[in-house]
Amino acid sequence: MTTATASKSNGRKRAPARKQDAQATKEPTAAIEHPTATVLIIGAGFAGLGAAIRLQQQGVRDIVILERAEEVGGTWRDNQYPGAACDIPSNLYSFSFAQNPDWSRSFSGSREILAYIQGMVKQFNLRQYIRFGKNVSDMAWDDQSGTWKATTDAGEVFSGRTAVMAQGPLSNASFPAISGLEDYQGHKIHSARWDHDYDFKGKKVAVIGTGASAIQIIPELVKEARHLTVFQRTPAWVMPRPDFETPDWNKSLFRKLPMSQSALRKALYLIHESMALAVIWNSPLTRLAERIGRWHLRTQVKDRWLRRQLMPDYRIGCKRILVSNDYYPALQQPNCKLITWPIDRLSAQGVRTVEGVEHQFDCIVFATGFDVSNAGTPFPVRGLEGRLLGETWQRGAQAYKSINVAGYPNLFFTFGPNSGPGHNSALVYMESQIDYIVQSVRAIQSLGLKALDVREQVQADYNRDIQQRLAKTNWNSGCKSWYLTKDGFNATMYPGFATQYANQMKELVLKDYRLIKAD
Ligand code: N01
Repeated sequence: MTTATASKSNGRKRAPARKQDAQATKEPTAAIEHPTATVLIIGAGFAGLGAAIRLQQQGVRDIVILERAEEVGGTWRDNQYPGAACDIPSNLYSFSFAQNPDWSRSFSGSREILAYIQGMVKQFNLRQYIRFGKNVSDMAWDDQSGTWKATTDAGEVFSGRTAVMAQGPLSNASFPAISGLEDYQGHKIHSARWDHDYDFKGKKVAVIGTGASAIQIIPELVKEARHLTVFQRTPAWVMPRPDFETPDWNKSLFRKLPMSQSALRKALYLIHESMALAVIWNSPLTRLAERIGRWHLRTQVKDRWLRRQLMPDYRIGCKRILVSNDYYPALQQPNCKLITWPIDRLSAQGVRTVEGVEHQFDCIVFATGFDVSNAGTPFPVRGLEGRLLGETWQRGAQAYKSINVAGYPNLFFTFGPNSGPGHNSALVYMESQIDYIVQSVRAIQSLGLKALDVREQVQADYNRDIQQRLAKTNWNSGCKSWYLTKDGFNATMYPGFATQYANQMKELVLKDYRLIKAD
């Protein structure tokens, strides 16, 4: 999280944002050292909590979860903007080991997802593991003791024989690099740090960005604001959203017969798997998906000029595909205007576009995404011989099976490099990462290991294959997106079916690792 955006979230106080590296290296003279846990988890979002549940189920209970905020929920705690919802059906965007028969809609809103996460914490009694308000500012492997040491910005030191990085890939809200950002005197809101106290009624409001967050915010803001101006840099492919309320009979069926919900989950999984053929690779199904996208635009937007402005000129799937039934209608409301002139700069009053027009606003909403460009961690991570992960990943993040990095023993990433799905639920991928972590922790315990460290060559071979496969995907077909670094390196997405990903995570192959016995 950037310091600029850390102050407010849903009216709750948040832990202070990370400090600079200099702080991270301060002398731990007055440090409070906590006892060493078996597993140290960073982040109490879906991944961290899911890992704790599965570890607990396997008898590993010596767990500490460090959470920088005062509440669980990660991205679903932070993203509470109006209209925030998941664009994957809830029956699939939930854990298979914690199904919820009571989802109110096919695509639930963020509050309901947050309530689901809080419900899991209660159901599995996870609060005992969580230390709130612990903002990690440095992580270091201590080879002598064979432990990871996480230092918080308050100087506390938590250690673990193993560590799980579950801080989330989209936790650093990003204000765009537009000149004059600091000159603007009106109100600024980032989509991921919503200001619930701001009253939009009667106000002239701008939204910068037309990505996944923006297209959910715009239909809600247009109902409130006196005038809404949307600044689009690149139009997105927008598909219809099959969203409907769950009837009561359906909920009681799921409650009485959990197998029926598992069957629906499986069906949804397979439908999404088939979408890989359109989204990931350029195939006849890609053409079909583009036709559906064009049809959706044509049926919802009658004005030819507006249609031209909204028509993407890149292959579908290259950037994230959006789903919405109310975004195009919102843009056509009398109090809404789409601007496609590039932004030149922000002025004290508003936004100046390159043709020299100044647009004045009471408030600018930045739906401009997250800082994932360096694919690093939000704090320094030091491995064997003090090597820094930021330097190891200087030319793009790489890991073995997205989960381990050579030279960083006993460290496990969730949502690590090249684990991103473009077509299926992120939680499906996450479940297989979690099970891999549980296997690894159990192996470290049962084999009496000090360190489990992936072999460099194994990691290099894995990544050569991943990058060769990525070169043939739609993500690498020429558009710009947050999936790619500014040099065009894709350290984000997994170039295959979710089933392929899950299969490779099924077994911990010990010969792929250096195994160092405890003394
Ligand atoms: O961010 P984005 P997001 N000048 O990076 C524009 C997840 N998510 O918050 O496309 C002008 O997608 C930028 O323009 P361009 C999901 O994984 C999930 O919307 O780069 N415009 C783009 O339009 C998603 O992919 C849900 O040309 C600028 C927008 O800002 C991820 O979060 C809901 C600009 C940023 O779009 C990020 O989505 C919401 C500039 N200088 C989010 N800089 C679900 O439903 C950026 N933009 C699960």
